[in-house]
Amino acid sequence: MKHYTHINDLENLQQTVQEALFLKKNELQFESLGKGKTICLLFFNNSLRTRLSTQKAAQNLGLNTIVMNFGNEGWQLEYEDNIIMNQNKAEHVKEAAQVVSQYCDIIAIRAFASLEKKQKDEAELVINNFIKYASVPVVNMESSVGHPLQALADAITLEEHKVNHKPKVVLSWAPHPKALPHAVANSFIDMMHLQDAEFVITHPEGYDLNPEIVKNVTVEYNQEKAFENADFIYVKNWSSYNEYGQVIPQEKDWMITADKMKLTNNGKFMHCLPVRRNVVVADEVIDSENSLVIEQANNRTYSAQIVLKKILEELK
Ligand code: SN0
Repeated sequence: MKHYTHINDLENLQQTVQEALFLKKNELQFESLGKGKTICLLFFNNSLRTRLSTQKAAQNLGLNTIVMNFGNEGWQLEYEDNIIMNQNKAEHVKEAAQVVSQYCDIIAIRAFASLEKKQKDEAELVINNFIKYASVPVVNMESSVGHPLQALADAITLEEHKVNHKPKVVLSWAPHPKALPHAVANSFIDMMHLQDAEFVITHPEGYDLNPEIVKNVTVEYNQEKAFENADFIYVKNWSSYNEYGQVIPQEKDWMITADKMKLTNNGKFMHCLPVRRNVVVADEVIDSENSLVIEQANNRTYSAQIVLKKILEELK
């Protein structure tokens, strides 16, 4: 594997999940693989799990890590071609990507959607320009459109909690005070396309995701109906895709409560975190035995580790 920007960059999801579960039991078995090599983690946005788990994964493989926060410590980068750079952007991605490539063997990037212009977000300017100009592999640590390391971690968690029948998995929208990106939901859907499951997406009208990603998945606008008999409830807020980046007020409360979870088949609650308690999910659900959120966060290490391992094996 050269770059990891989408779950489909993995040759075989099921096999990769098994390899990740092996790493979970044998964290340090490949600690000499990354010896003498370096990964640069570039953050254009905040992070807790992604930053620490990717660093931990790198460390388990013997890689050195350099972390850079672009928020207020880096130069503002320009991505447009043929532009007169007389405004606030000090450096072009063309130089930046080539320069960073000289200091490391892998570049990992987090750059969220701006949620201002759909077309601009979908062009994935940051990650695609780094891929274009860098001379080393690039890993997506959440871009405008996707968060494939999270989706792989979620596939690992689903496997660990698999039921003895074809599972029903529900992706449910939930309320949030801020406009959030579509990346986590998109990558979860991309990943679910590769699973043998009954998969249903539920959200209020007006919150339909990109049809090119959703494809033929059932969309149910009645949350209670969607929850019936579900084995897994995967929860995420996203802003409107059609009215791009807008938050459309709702009459009905879409928060995940214990009463709603009672409609499921003793369903597990999943969320990528960070989560707003008692807005997205009631305390009683996230604190219940059926909540997998802490395990999901733990699996971020093995998701990153298997991806970095596959990239390192091709570098050699
Ligand atoms: C990000 C998102 O894409 O939704 C990252 C999730 C892994 N989440 C947020 O930005 C939440 C911010 C908040 O204020 O709750």
